[in-house]
Amino acid sequence: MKFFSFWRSLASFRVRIALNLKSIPVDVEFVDLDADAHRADDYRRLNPQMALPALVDDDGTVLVQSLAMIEYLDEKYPDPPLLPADARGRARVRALALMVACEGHPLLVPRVRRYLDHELNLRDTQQAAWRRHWTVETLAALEGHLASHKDTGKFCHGDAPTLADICMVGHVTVAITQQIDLSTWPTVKRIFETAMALPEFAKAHPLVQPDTPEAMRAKSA
Ligand SMILES: N[C@@H](CCC(=O)N[C@@H](CS)C(=O)NCC(=O)O)C(=O)O
Repeated sequence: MKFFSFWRSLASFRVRIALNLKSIPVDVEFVDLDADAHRADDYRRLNPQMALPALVDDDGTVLVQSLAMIEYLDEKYPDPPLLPADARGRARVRALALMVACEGHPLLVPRVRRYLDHELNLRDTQQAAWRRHWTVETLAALEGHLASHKDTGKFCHGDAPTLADICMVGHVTVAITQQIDLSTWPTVKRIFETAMALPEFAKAHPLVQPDTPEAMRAKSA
């Protein structure tokens, strides 16, 4: 399999975790978002949406959209499962994942930030306020759903990581980058710390990838 990834991409972070949890080897091709490599013809042919990540399976099947990719991997390599066995559990895990992937993350991606900057001419402080607002909204939504739910365990759903944790850790990583104090959302904080203590999550972190710029890598130490 060939995996098209960028160190800072949260959607790539999600798929890296899933690949690690399932021990699936991939050849990684780095696509530099900062150099607009995702808009170049080569990558655009692969994913006309010009977004990362993308995954090309051995038979040539091209997969885009991190959640679709992770569910594909989960069906093809069921061990360990990333979705619960019961329909109600799957609906809950997908809902938690979508709070991040469909509600929070899309408001923070480069193309949106570029629009705020270049088209709406928002000042840096306004752009930072935008990012902070939507990051906090999603943290609050997650905490509200996780804090007193009977199915919340060591992880978002029970005692093993699922798609919900995979999505949540990326969002919390963004919050940390924005120096947001996580103590307001103790359940989210606890689950984030539990998940990131697993090597499969830690190795997928944006700041430890082969294409992470040296200056950023130093900050992660
Ligand atoms: N919903 C998509 C998000 C894809 C996405 O927006 N990826 C970002 C990086 S995390 C990207 O490539 N953005 C390019 C841009 O905004 O121009 C997924 O989960 O795969």
